[in-house]
Amino acid sequence: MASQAASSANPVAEYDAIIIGAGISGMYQLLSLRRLGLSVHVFEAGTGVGGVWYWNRYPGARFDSESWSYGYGFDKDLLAEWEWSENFAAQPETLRYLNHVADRFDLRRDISFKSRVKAARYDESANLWRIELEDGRRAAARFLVSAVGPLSAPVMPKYEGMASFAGEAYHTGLWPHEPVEFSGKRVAVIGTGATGVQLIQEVAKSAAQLTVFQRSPNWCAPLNNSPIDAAEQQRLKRELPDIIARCNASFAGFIHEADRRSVFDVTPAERAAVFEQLYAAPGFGIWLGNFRDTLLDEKANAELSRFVADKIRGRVNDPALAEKLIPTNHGFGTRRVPMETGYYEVYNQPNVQLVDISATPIARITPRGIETAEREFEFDMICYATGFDAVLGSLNRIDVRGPGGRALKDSWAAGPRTYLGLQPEGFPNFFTLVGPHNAASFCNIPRCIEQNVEWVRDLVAYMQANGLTRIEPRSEAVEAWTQHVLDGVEKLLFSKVNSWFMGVNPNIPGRQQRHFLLYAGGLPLYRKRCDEEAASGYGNFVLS
Ligand code: NA7
Repeated sequence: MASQAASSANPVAEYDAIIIGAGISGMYQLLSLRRLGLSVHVFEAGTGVGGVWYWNRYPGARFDSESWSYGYGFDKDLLAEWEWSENFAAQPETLRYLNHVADRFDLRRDISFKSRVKAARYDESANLWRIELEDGRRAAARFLVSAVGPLSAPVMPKYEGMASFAGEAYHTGLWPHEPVEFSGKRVAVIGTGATGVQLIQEVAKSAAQLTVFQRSPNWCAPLNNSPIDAAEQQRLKRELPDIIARCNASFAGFIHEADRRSVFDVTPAERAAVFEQLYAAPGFGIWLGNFRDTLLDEKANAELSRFVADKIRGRVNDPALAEKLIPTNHGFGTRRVPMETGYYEVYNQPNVQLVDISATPIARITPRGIETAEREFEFDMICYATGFDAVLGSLNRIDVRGPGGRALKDSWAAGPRTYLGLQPEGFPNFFTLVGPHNAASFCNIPRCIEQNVEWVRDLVAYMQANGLTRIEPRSEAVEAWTQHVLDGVEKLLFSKVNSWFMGVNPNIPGRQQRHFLLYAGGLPLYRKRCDEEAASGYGNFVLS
């Protein structure tokens, strides 16, 4: 049971564990620690559960992972009872699913909504984490688990005059709960990442005019979504436990696994046939299920990039416009691949235009619209699809302080330092689900979240069983893990390209240098390392 320490007007609720965030990881961590008998409480900034699926409610938001591979796998009955309507479900359905999970396991009784954590301080003498919410409420716990999500700190560009715009303005990651009407309006979308690409396809359906402001094109590929009929539902119900097990054993938690062959092991005709088949198949196969060297070798990658470029040329009527939509500064798959359904054809519509802001940069936002180096455009609405302060942002927005008042943000100034991406160096009893340098950050996320959550649960159970109350990783282990993570990305083409994977964000001061934030060793190796750590009695940690 939670207890109320301090008898002042501002009492401090005490728990065994506090979790920050009620998204996919926070919800399951709550359940798993509760099942150990701990008093657990979740503080969530939103008014409901769902995390990324709660906030990203912009029209067009949907899975790029196969729906059925994305749900929780830890409970067979839950797996069997939920039916996804489409192979790649839209956001409202995912949010319904997560609400269903919250109801099914009675999670809400241990979640405080509208509760944004402002600060978390480790109190050395009491061996407690003391947290403070934005509204001044306080709480304390032995264990602090961050479940804030890797893509949950939206970032706005910094254009002069943004506040002066007289129309509607939205960031996709903070989309309103009320319906937003595009019909009959002149709409601008800034940003062409995975989010912008999804939104653009929806806006184009009804806006009087859609103007896309593109700084850099991305390589997009067809999602090839479809509804799931009754026969398919039955097959999925039978096979899902095996499918989940297969995903858990795959490199990134998906049903897609790289083809062991090189692009150059086959004839040009065979290669083209494989590319065609993957382009026509559902999901990330063309990215993650392609010849193994397409993400490792520039020449192999160039073959695939050429193939996709020709597809774009075949889908966009205006040849000059098609060239603007084809990336020239990076190869296919070296940044996150946005998935689409008719994205390129949108640019054939008379109500859609593209403004290449690498050629004519945005100068300022005006009360009437957007002024580029060339002219002013008038709008009723501006949508910012400009991305997130990825992986680090939501952690850095909390003032996390370890022993001696040392700030997490400062300790990571030259890049994250963690052990297994689950515990930052020098922050006892603090765990980062889907944190930096954690395999879950490059993954079909729930597959890796389950691994993260269960590992933390087992560690806490071990500590309980052995009368231990404090844990932190050894410096040598942190050093070795950080090096292992950074070495691991070197061989991948990701490492040669600016992206949020590589920690680059032109909108954030000091984030222009590449510093890999994810883990590229794959889920099986990551799981093995975590399992070995547990089996060794957590030898790379100092436990007391
Ligand atoms: P991304 O992938 O970071 O994309 C952001 C987009 O916004 C990208 O096209 C950027 O262009 C563009 N951008 C960012 N800042 C500006 C400014 N100041 N001016 C013009 N354009 C700008 O974010 P998403 O939300 O699309 O996707 C994030 C992840 O969420 C995605 O990978 C999925 O995993 C889900 P740039 O490329 O920097 O030239």
